[in-house]
Amino acid sequence: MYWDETKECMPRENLEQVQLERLQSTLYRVATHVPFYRKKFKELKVDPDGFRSLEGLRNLPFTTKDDLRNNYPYGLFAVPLRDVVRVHASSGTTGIATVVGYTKNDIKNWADMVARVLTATGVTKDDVVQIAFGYGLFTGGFGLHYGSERIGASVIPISSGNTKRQIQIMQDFKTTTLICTPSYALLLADKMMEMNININALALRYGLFGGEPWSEEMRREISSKLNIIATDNYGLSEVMGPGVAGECSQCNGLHINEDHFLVEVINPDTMEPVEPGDLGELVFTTLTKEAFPVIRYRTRDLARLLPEPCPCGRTFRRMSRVIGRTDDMLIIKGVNVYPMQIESILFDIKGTEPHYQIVVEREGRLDKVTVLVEVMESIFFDQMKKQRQLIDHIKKKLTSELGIDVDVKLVEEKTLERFEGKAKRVIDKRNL
Ligand code: DLL
Repeated sequence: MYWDETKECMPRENLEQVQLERLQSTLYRVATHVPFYRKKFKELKVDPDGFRSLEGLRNLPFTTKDDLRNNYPYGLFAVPLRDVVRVHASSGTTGIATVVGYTKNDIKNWADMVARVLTATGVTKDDVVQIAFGYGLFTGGFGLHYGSERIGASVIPISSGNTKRQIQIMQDFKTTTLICTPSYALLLADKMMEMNININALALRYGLFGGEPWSEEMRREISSKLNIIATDNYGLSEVMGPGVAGECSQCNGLHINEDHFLVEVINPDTMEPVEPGDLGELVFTTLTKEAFPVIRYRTRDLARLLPEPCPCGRTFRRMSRVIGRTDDMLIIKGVNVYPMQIESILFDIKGTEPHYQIVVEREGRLDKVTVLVEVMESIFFDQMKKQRQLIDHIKKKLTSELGIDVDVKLVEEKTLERFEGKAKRVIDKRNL
């Protein structure tokens, strides 16, 4: 079993000492090898050699996605390309891709961190792991692959897509662990039910899901439909890929690999730290990366740190699930709303399917939001009166929990688009 107890359960003071030493060498590395950071340090009068305490982190410059784009493709690499053994890129939905690189050592550390995340769920060398994340420039497939091999599991690198084949292989190869996005897990579950497959006859025990936000209600739905323990894991290519943080079997927050990453939570407007435990934007500084170190990378992901110790014994702090991104936030009549809040509410309403889409338009200066919800066939073909009642019920729920009015439209089962990778829940027609 890949259980790194001496590190993962390290007393806080020792951990902070390790973090400080690693931060010092990261600062030295970027100041020496990356002109972008050298210039920023000079502007902010940061002396990387005089860095003596973790408190000083607050004086360091932030790095943003735009900085990565402006240095496309290799401008922020801290080693010559000859030392880079792997390149990944994230396309994002707009603009130039961001490109990241790994040395041999980075790949080793990455595999170790993903191995920790798998182990925390309960996966061991006895498991058969089906990786239904895309293999390619996306970090999901390869990241989870190397981590699964590290623990000695039997890996099925099926990659994403081809749902029928996924199911066939899951049955024939006796997959015990499914790895993909939560939305794809749900799609697989629904497809299996449609095919009348007896879930209990499968060998499936665990699911590790990540790459996109999902709600607690969605976890319940996936766990019960597939009869598995479903955990959340988080990461982003700019910082490393999957393996930045993952849940243990308590299923109550994601342990951050704090010996490799420093985490901060800031108020995205003031850029000051939030009060401990408050919601804010996650900011990561890498501590061991050689090819592509980042200093105070602003993720735009919103989460909180959970200060209480975890019963599992790990001392690495936990973050809550990511509830959304600052750029996904909708402002409706002055109220901030995240798609995840809408998801949580919909999942609890009887008669609806867990498939929805949020359409945002602009009327005058205000955002108008319409939520499209799939409903069970029986309801869709029912009398208008019943449909009306359901719409009213959903609207009431959304209004009372979010404090805003949204329009609701019921659509037939299976009419909304399904996704094999990351789901796109918000259709933004505002042309902002
Ligand atoms: O999605 C890395 C990854 C792959 C993580 C597979 C976990 C599993 P990117 O394509 O760079 O990398 O996208 C990163 O996806 O900033 C979040 O907005 C979102 N994201 C990733 N994991 C989660 C999660 C990979 N567990 C972006 N919950 C991040 C919510 C997540 N959002």
